[in-house]
Amino acid sequence: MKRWMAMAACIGICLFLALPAWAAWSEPVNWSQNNRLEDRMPWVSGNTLYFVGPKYDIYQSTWDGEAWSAPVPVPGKINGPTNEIQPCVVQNGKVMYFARMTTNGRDYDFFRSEWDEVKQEWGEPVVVLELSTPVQEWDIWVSEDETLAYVTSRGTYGNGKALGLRDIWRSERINGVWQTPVNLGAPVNSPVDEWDISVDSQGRLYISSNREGTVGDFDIFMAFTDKGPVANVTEVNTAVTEKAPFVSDRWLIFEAINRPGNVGGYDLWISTWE
Ligand SMILES: [Ca+2]
Ligand SMILES: [Ca+2]
Ligand SMILES: [Ca+2]
Repeated sequence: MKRWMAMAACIGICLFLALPAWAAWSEPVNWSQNNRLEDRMPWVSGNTLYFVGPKYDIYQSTWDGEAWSAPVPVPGKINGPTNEIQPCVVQNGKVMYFARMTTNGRDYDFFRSEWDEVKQEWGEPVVVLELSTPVQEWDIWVSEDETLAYVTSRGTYGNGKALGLRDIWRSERINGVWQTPVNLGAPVNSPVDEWDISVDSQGRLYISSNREGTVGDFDIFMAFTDKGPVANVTEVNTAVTEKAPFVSDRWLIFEAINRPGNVGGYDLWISTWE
C-alpha cells in the first residue's frame, strides 16, 4: 500500500472514531406525575404538558427546568360531563384542538377552543365540522400556524376510502377553512389501526399502529414523510401497548399500559433525544 493511501485510511479511521455516535431516543422513563388512573395522550406547548387524566378530562402540568408540577384540570370550558381527549395546543398556547365524545350519536368529534386573555381560561369550544364525521374521530395534530392538520378517524371524508379500521388523513386550512381531508394511503396507513399522529420539525410522522412489524401489540412507528417509508421506533417499544406519541426536537412522550414500571392504568413515558 502506498504511503499516502495508508495515511488517508488512518485519517478516515481517526475521523470516524472522533464523530459522536448517532443520536437516538433514550430509554423511556415513567413520568413523575403519573397516577393510578388515566395518564394519556400527551402534548407539549412551551413548558406545559397537556394530557388526558382521570375521568377523561384534559389536565396540565408545567416543567420548571427541574420538575413537573402537580397536574390540574385545564381552566375554562374544555372539560365537560363527557370525555375530552387528545389535546393539541398551537398558536403559542392560545388555541386548543381536542376530541370530545358527543351526545348526538356522532361518537367523538373534533373541537377548537381559544384562550380567553381576560378570564385567563379556555373559551367555549366550537366543533370543527370539516374535520369531523358521523363516526369516531380520535387524534388530531395541527401545525403551530394552523395551516396543516393530520387526523385519525374511523370515518371517511369526501369520496376518500379508508385502508383499515382507523386511518390518518391530511387537511390544509385555506382562508380559514379546513379542506376535505385526504387519506395518506399506504405505507403510512395500513389494513389495521393507526390510532395517533404527531409530527416533528422535520416533517416526520410519529404514529401508533398494530401493523406487521410491531415488537408486540401497538408500537410507535416513524414515517420519514407522509408518503413513507415507515420504520419501527424500536428504542421505545416493548411487548405491551405503546400509543399516542407526542414528538418534539427534545422529547418523545407516549402512553403505555401494563408496561413494567407503570403506576396504574395508562401511564405517560418520556424519552429524550440524545
Ligand atoms: Ca364523529
Ligand atoms: Ca408494543
Ligand atoms: Ca396511570
